[in-house]
Amino acid sequence: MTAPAELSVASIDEHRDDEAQARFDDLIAKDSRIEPRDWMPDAYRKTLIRQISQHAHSEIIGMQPESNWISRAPSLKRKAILMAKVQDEAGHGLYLYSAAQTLGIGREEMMQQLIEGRARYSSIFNYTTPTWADMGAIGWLVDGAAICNQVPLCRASYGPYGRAMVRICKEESFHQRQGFEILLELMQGTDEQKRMAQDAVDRWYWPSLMMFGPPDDESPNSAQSMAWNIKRFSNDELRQRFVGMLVPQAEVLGVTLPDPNLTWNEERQAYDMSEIDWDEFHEVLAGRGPANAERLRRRREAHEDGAWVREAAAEYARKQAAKAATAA
Ligand code: FAQ
Repeated sequence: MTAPAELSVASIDEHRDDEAQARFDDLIAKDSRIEPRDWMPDAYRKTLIRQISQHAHSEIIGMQPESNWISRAPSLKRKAILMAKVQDEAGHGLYLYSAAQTLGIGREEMMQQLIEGRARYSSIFNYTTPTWADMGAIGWLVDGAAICNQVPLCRASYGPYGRAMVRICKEESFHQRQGFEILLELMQGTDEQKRMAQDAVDRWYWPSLMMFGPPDDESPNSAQSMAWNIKRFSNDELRQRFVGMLVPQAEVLGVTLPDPNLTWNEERQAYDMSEIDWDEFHEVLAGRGPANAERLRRRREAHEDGAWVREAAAEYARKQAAKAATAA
């Protein structure tokens, strides 16, 4: 059958696109999942690649501040726990790179963007870890913030991302408890240990609040990401929820959260707090945080050192495929 003369090829394509867009809109409206086989608008695909690859890079760069303490952890048990945690972060990075790959971007391309300094990763990993208590503060505050931000992502509209987040959140929850337990033990120790724990909390508290991103009125991506059911809550909503979670936990630990203006506001049913130092946040994002250069240098070195492993794995896969083809 031929198309009526007045229907050009372009208008047929347009009609198909409209139908596909309507199907996509309907899935989003029903709060259903979008899967890799489904048509999706380019902007949705790009946003997901942006967020998921940044998230993956964060997990991989996030291994560095803690791996710094593996060889110096205070006991064999602590060493084993820390090693397992750092390995978990590598696993999270791999699930997330795989989820991003389902959107059509290659692993190699994402890795190049990271090592050439063209990709973002979370600001939090550009701070240094001078004491053992930093391992406690990272677990309690950084993993705590990560859980708060990521539990809603388990319901992200893009299937592979949401499913990856389920397992990641379970592991982050264990990580947060181990951090809390490190701080609890230090806070029950000597005066020096207590000072060390408090100092780590003082240094990590504000950067952990910055993990949630810029304030809502300066967050260019939030509105669209929420309309697409990728993000479920705004940056400020999650930050507020996190602070509400921390206050009772800080009391149990016996540490002070370093904000003199932190007070419960009965009317708002939320905590009032001091203004975050957004200049510091923007400096870190611009590559001028305490450890930005070091993190990228180490990542580049690790990538180069690992070249032989990638080559060996590719060669092994090639031989296995050739063997299977011969057998067939
Ligand atoms: N750092 O418009 P928005 C972890 C960027 S994993 C750096 O609000 P969006 C586990 C943002 O990308 C931690 N950049 O953006 C672990 C955007 O830039 P672009 C990572 C930031 O996407 C624990 C621009 O600012 N978690 O901790 C940051 O709607 C311990 C404008 O911002 C995730 O990635 C920041 N803090 O919301 C591992 C979770 N904030 O791309 C090891 C998934 C914002 O336009 C040890 N991601 N930017 O150039 C998300 O939920 C979102 O992407 C947000 C940002 C909330 C981070």
